[in-house]
Amino acid sequence: MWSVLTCTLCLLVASQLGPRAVRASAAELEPEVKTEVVFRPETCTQKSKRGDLVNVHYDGFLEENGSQFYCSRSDKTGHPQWFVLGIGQVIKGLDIGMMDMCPGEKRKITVPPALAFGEKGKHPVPPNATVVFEVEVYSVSRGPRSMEAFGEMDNDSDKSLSKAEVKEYLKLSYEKGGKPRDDAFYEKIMADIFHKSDQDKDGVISAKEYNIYKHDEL
Ligand SMILES: [Ca+2]
Ligand SMILES: [Ca+2]
Repeated sequence: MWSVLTCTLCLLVASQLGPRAVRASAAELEPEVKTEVVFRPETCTQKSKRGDLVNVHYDGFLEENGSQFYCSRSDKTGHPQWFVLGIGQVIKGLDIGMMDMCPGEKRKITVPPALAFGEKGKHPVPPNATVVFEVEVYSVSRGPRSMEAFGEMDNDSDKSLSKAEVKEYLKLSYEKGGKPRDDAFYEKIMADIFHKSDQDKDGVISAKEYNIYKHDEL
């Protein structure tokens, strides 16, 4: 039996292995991510792009024998996971394979080891493993990293974002997507956002703290 990685660990693993895996791939043939659209809704409100905040359920399998090594549905809370797309918060292969997705879309994404867990693997993923992710996107919103979003969030125009301002923005985004969530859900996202962004821990995200990705072509 494969043990189930917690989401936190999964993201941690991804952030640790991502850059190394990419460097390792440079000397090899260009590794490719294969994406297969399993379901796409007829109407698409907003396609995912780099820097967007996405809300996703994803299951991970080993290609060689189909065994499952991760399932966000059986993770502690069972909530879909949120992350900012395209900036290395998940493995490189998912950052690539999840571009241009509509809310409600399902994809099967096959990722070669160089864009997943690399030559060494990461328990329970063995070395040099090609992995397959089945992903379902619930919502796509302009992420907290777009300047457009900063302006929208900063209600009192003091060039910094309070928790109340960010939370209001998240709530509006989810309500607009027709999937309002409970308060605990927003609090969980907020904790993550402030943990990553509020570097001086003064309880607000300044324009300077917010801009750490400004050279990333958002
Ligand atoms: Ca403000
Ligand atoms: Ca701060």
